[in-house]
Parts: sequence; structure tokens; C-alpha cells
Amino acid sequence: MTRLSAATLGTLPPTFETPRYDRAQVKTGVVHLGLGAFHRAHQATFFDDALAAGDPRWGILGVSNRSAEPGRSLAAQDGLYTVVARDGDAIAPRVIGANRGVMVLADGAAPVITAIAAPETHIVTLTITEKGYRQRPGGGSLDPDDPGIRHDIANPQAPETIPGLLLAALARRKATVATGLNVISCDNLPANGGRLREAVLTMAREVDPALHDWIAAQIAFPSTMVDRIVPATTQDDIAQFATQTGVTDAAMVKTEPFRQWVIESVLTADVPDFARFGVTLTRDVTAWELAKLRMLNAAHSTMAFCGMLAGFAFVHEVIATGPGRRIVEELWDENQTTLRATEGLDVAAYRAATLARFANTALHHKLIQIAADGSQKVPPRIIAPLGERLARGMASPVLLRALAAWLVCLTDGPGAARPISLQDPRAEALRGLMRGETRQQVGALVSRSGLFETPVFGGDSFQSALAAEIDRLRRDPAAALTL
Ligand code: CS2
Repeated sequence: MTRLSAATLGTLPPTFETPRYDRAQVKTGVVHLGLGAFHRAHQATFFDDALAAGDPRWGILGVSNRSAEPGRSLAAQDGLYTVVARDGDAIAPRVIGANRGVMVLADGAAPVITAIAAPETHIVTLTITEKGYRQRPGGGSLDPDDPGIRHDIANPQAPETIPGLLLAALARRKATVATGLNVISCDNLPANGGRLREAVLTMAREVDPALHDWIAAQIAFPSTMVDRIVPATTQDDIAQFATQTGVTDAAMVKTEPFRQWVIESVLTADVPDFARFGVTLTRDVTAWELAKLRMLNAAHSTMAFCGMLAGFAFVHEVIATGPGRRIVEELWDENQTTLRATEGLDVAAYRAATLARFANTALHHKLIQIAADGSQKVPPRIIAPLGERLARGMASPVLLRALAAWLVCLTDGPGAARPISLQDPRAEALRGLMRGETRQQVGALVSRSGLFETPVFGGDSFQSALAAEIDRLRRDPAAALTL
């Protein structure tokens, strides 16, 4: 058995793709905030492409929020790890050499601030999940009442939130190198870059108006669409990979062959030649974001909530059933009416490709993983298109089903027919609103959760229909996928 490291790199089986560049020459041009599996399987592969193309500026300093992992296992392997793309029985292992070190934010923000302000840093990428943006409950803008945001405005030198960290780092950059920077959000929320910019500028306005103006002029916050399915890698995956290849890699990430990155073409300063590595640069990223959120992500969430109620555990199991496939297709029929056309986006082809990706039996993508953080994910994926269709007088039985299934999963704890325990920062608050008989629960939720921003949800016919759907699912969760 070979343990992946710099010393063993030359001895890996020929099926392994390995870094074709001199790692000793690589500089740190990227600071990534939120060092999880998604970043390592997505953005890092594009920067690794840039290194392989002979541009040594794009090594990555990874910053993890709290966890000392994956820093520990990466350090033990000289920063190397394998991205294992699986499709059915086929695997394509690619060793990524772009990582130049790991910091843990919980150990102190100061070194991260220094790294972001360093002259050779040109890009900050972020995967901090929807929660990290500290938006108002329904999304859309910074929540000025968020305790972390209030803290950071009062103590800009000692930030607790990511927008606050960026602000502190940009203040340092302005005072030192004074050169521009690209801050590239890679999270699944609409107008992700625009929202991050608004969050940082809102805080800057309070803290230092001159800094606000400098950031507004010098720092690019492109919005992006990112796509690669990266289920949590398990110890079993690591063991199976070792058996298949003879290589042990404690930091490997499993994923699918597909990857996609669309970046709004507002980049400033130095960036890799992104287009050469398959990245789409466009002025119109919104159309792509909507397609991703309302087709792929909305289908994921629908399969997760309905699939769990019906007793399934994995995406590929749901999509292998007639009702599972049908609910996804009909959801797409509904949500497709809310998309925007843009050059290069072929929705029919996107649907077909996404269906095939869901059917990949090698991923073992857990429904419970997708179902987490519904309070952050359901508004852009389900509630927003539902509201748009409602405003146009269109019935949306599948969106309604998905919403009801989420609420049933969220509220029916131990003792229910199928107890499900969802991770969600707002779970307690939402459960607190859902008391009394179902129609009352729905009324309280719509008026007081902040999740239903537009007045279209105020009508009795919508609320009664949602209540009826919730009752039906509580009575017969096994039928949750059946339309
Ligand atoms: C998933 C996404 O967990 C989830 O919410 O829908 O992580 C999804 O796998 C990615 O967005 C795919 O690019």
C-alpha cells in the first residue's frame, strides 16, 4: 500500500493524473475561505489546471473555519490529495498539487488577514455555505440585526463573521499594497457575488466611508454559478479507493466527472486564463444561477425531503424509481417557466445531463446531507419560483409538495411515523412557529418566519393548499414521491 505524499508521487499507478509542474515554484495567489470537500473538488481543480498550463501564480492557501481537518491530513501528505471522479464502476483519480497550506480561522483571524492583504494574492474564493452570508431570513440582503455583524461593525479589528473578515483584510490591503482583488463567491445563492459585495460595503459604510469608496472602486465581487456534485467522503470511500488502487489518501474527495464554473466577467487585476480551462465568463450570470438553483438544486431538495419521507436514503435510489423520476421531471416543468434564456444555456440538454448525473450509482449522495440547512436552501430553490408562478396564476403542485415535505421533515421529530433529524440553524425557531392545527401553523410560518417575502403567499387558497398537503404527507409519508 502506498501513502500519497511528495515522495510517493512518482510511484503512483499510471491511472493517476499527477501534477505536471514544479511545485517548488508555485506561489500563493489564491486564499480560499471555507476549505471543504466542494472547494477541493471544484475551484482547486481549475487553479491546478492553471498551474499545469505553466502559470505558477495560482497556488492556494486554504482556510478552514474551525476544523483542524483537512489541514492535518493534507499536511501529512505534503498538501497533496486526490480528486476521485466516479461514474458507475469507472474511477478517474487526479492528484491536486495546488494547495500551499492550511490555516484555521478559529485559531485567529490575524494570519488570514495578512494573507489576503499580501501583494501576490489576487483572488479570494469562498465556499462558506448560505449561512455565512448573514442574510435576512428570506435572503436578499445583509441582516443588520445579526449579532455577529453587529459585533464586527463595533469591533472591525477582531471579526467574527466572514463579511467582517473580508472587511478587515481589505482595510489592511488598502493601507499596504493598495491593489485590487477578486473576491469570488462560490456558494449556491442567487447573485452570490452581488450579495457579498453589498454585505461588505454595508459594513464598510458604517466603519470607514473612505474604505467603502476604495472597496467599491477596486474590488471585484463577481457572481458565479458553480456546479459539481461532491457528496461527503466517508471512511468506507477511502478504504474502497485503497483497495481499488493500492493508494491510501486520507484527504481524498469523491465526486462526479462533471464540473462547471460560470463567472461574471467583471474580474479585475490578475486572474488565470480561466476560459482556457473550461470556465464560462459572461456578463449574464443570473440566467445560469437560476438554472442551477431551480433545476439541479431544487430537484435535489425535492428528492431529499420527499425521498426521505418515502423511506429512501440516496439520490440514485430515488431517481431509479418511476415516481422519483417523474416528480423531478414535473418539478422541472414547473421551474423551467421561471428561468431566463441566455446564450449557451440549453435547458433541454441541461435536464437530460442532470438526470444522468443523479443516476450515477457510484456517488452515494445522501438525502440527509442535501436536506440540511433547508431554511437557507428552500427559499431560492422552491419558495421563490413558487411565488413567481403564484403571481402568474399558475398552479404548482410539485413545488407545493416539496415545500410541504420540507416542513414535515423539519417538524416531525422523534415519535413521528418516520422521525428525521434535520440540521438547520433555524430549526428551533421554525418549529416554534409551527404550533396548533396545521392551517394555523402555515399562517404563522408565512407571516412570521421571514421566508415568504412576497405578499402572494398571504392568500387563503395558497395557505389552505399548503396545509392540506402537509396533512396528507403526515398521514401517508410513504406516498411522498407519488403525484
Ligand atoms: C446540493 C448541492 O447539498 C445540496 O444542497 O444540492 O450541494 C449540490 O450537490 C451542488 O450544488 C452541485 O453543484
